[in-house]
Amino acid sequence: MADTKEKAKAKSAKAKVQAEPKFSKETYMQWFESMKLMRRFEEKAGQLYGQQKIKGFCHLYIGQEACAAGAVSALTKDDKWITAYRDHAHPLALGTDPGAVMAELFAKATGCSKGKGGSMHIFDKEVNFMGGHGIVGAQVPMGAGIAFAEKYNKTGNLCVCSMGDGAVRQGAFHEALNMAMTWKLPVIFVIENNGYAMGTSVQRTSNVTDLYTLGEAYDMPSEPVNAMSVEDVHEAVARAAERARAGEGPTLLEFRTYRYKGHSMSDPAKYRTKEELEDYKGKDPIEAVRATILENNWATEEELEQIDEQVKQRVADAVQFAEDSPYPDPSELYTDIYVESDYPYIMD
Ligand SMILES: Cc1ncc(C[n+]2csc(CCOP(=O)(O)OP(=O)(O)O)c2C)c(N)n1
Ligand SMILES: [Mg+2]
Repeated sequence: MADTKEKAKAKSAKAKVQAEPKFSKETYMQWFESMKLMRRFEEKAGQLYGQQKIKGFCHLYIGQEACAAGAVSALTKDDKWITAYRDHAHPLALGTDPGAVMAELFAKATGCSKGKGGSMHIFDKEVNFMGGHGIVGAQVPMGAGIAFAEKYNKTGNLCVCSMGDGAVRQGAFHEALNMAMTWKLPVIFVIENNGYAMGTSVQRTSNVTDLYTLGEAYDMPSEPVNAMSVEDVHEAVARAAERARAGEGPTLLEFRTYRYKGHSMSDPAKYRTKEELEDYKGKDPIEAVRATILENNWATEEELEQIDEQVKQRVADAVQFAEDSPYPDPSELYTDIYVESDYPYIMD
């Protein structure tokens, strides 16, 4: 125990402490718990993948937690969300039951996509999370479409459309930005730039490596954000939201972040150095929030430890729920899918 405490103190000392905290104790405590849940969930998912309880594709969010936590805290519960296949954490941050996400990873009938979507296709209408999309960049025009619906229906809500750095090289990204700006859609395009698209670094994909500048081609307000800082993420999203709700249209935010694990479970991540990884771990967003909480005496080491234990228990309960749940019945194979009845190869 003493050893663990010493280690925690050393880590906290390294993390950046906010001299004057910009947000309330409640906000920091919420960020701490929310980001811990994302990380513990993903750590467990990684372990279970190794045990072949989870199969198929699986992309972990470890290291990127501030992107989801800071954006969620800046918005309202009626706003909409869409992202790519690295999608376990956003719904958790929005309040989806971890059991429903874990069961989906197990391909069980109680999963949030009835066990038929898997890791890349998490959906939860209850919290306005519109997936979970496996085709790189496909969610970008869809995000613009969701924002179009919000504007058309005069709801006052907006859509956060997240993507990876790899998606910005797709034509659909540029077409969506152009339409969104032309129609002043209430959408916040978020590039979660973790430096790599699978094993390809941003520098190898284009001459343009400051990704936020791509928005400038459409006169879209665009800015880079230090996304290892949950405070910076929150503030940038709050600014973009204000603009969107005032009818001023979209914003492009480049969240500069990092994934600690490989692209997917089958990636040993040999294309980057140990030093690069360690450098980012030294700026860990959870440790930074933890250090700010301790510095301001908002909670003790022991109380934060207790929150972590409760989070671990929630994840353990989620795993138990997934284990105990049945697989979908084979009769479910043709439900919840689009069918063209005159398609020549359709089976009776
Ligand atoms: C249209 C398309 N091309 C290629 C792929 C294969 N693919 C899957 S993930 C990926 C990399 C995307 O990286 P990035 O957008 O940076 O997201 P990250 O994995 O870093 O979150 C590629 C090329 C795909 N899924 N869809
Ligand atoms: Mg990437």
